[in-house]
Amino acid sequence: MKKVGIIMGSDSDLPVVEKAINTLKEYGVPFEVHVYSAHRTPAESGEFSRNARANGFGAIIAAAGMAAHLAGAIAANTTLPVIGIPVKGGVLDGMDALLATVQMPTGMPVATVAVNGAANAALLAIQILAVEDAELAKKLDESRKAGTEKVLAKNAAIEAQFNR
Ligand code: RP5
Repeated sequence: MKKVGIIMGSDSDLPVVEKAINTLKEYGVPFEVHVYSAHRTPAESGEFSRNARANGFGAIIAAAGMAAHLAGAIAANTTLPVIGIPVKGGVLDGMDALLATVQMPTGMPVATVAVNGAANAALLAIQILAVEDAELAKKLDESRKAGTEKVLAKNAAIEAQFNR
């Protein structure tokens, strides 16, 4: 199976990124985690991105806050799918990171999830890998089904409480 690369701009992003790590573990998807900054370590970030396909990666998740150029800088150096997580923080509370991550020029797409949306970033990476992996697709289907059942049970409890 292809690996997912998880890159964060700073180790201070780890509390958010952990949700992506846990989701990938849940699905048994192999991954690597690195701290590479678009601004502080541009050479390392560029080298990782340029070699990612040859190194067995199928998708890259990039998390950064504030002037969040990391996902875009990675996308500029690879044609693998790049998923951006804008991280909440700073005086603009994540809006800065959201806009910096999502507003990419034509030709350099970054699939941007919600502010701090790390679990969805991992799920999207898994869905990308599942295009070519029937077993992974089956796990995704089962998880969706379990999610539906959970919500239906909650609905039944609320209905029993209020609709008499
Ligand atoms: C961004 O600046 C990082 O991704 C992090 O979210 C933010 C703050 O970084 P630190 O100053 O905590 O290293 O580049």
